[in-house]
Amino acid sequence: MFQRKRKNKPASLRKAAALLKKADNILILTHVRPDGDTLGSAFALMYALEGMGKRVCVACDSKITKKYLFLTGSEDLYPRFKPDFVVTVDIASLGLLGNSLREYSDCIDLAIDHHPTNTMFARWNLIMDKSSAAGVIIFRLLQQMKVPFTNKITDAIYVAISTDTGCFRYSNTDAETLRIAAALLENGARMEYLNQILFELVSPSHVTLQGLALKTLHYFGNGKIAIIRVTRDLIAKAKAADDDIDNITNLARNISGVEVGLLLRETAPNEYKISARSNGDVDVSHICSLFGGGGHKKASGCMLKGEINEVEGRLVTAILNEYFSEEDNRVENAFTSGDSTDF
Ligand SMILES: [Mn+2]
Repeated sequence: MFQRKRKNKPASLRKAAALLKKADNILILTHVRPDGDTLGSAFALMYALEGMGKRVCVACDSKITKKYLFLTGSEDLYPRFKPDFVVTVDIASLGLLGNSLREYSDCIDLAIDHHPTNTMFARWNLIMDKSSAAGVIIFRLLQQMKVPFTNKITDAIYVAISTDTGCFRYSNTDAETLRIAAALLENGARMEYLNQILFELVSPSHVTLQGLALKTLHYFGNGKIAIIRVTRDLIAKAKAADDDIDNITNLARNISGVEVGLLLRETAPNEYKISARSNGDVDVSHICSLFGGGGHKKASGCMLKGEINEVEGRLVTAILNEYFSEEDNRVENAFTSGDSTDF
């Protein structure tokens, strides 16, 4: 129904701006399990195009988490009309569209993205892989289109850029990012208000989960490896949602002296999703690749099956063997089962 010939061409800012100026009935697609960058970019672009009198709609395969409802206004974002022009934002590959939006795979006119791994799946592809966020590209694109930066637009771009840079703390925060943030502020972005929603407010279930999860914290390798276990029982006790769990992923790694933080999350009986975080000396993507997973040097993941102590033992042994000296591998650091399983 939407079949079009794919060309997979790169697009400049100028080309992308020209395409959007001509287009109408525009559908903007965001990625599954949406973050602030994909949503902020999509809404900024939507407001800009609506300001030009166009019909625009943002869609997402997943339900929007509470944190971003102030931006989206609804937890369900679905295509409300048959589009004549389809744009993706912050999507590196078609798999990230999710099941309900897969039907658009063959008719994406323009992809706007900053991931170096982008597969150029659209007819035209505006890929700027040095940009800290897709929101940076949206800012440049709206400048190119000479769109007035309304408060709604500056807020949405601020959401995109601040979330992908961890509120301007991550290493992807470059001078351009800060210059754009300054321009957003000058144009009315509500920095303090947005920072509070995005980086300070936590849900009661998150606090409960964090309390229970911290009781499971234990160390190996002279305190260089810290592990937190989140069992299904614990998730049920805290009435925790997925994003509550995501928010505790970095806790173990952030303890001083810790080089690797592991979160073992039980997803099914004897099945664990491992989130590994490193401060940079240990390449956790290497460790996770030993177990069929992968990711980045400082943040990776894998799935493991087995009894929890045995699963943990395999991970710890791999990290100690690959990265740490004999003296860190002392028996006295070993976790004694029972200490942290009955809470
Ligand atoms: Mn992004």
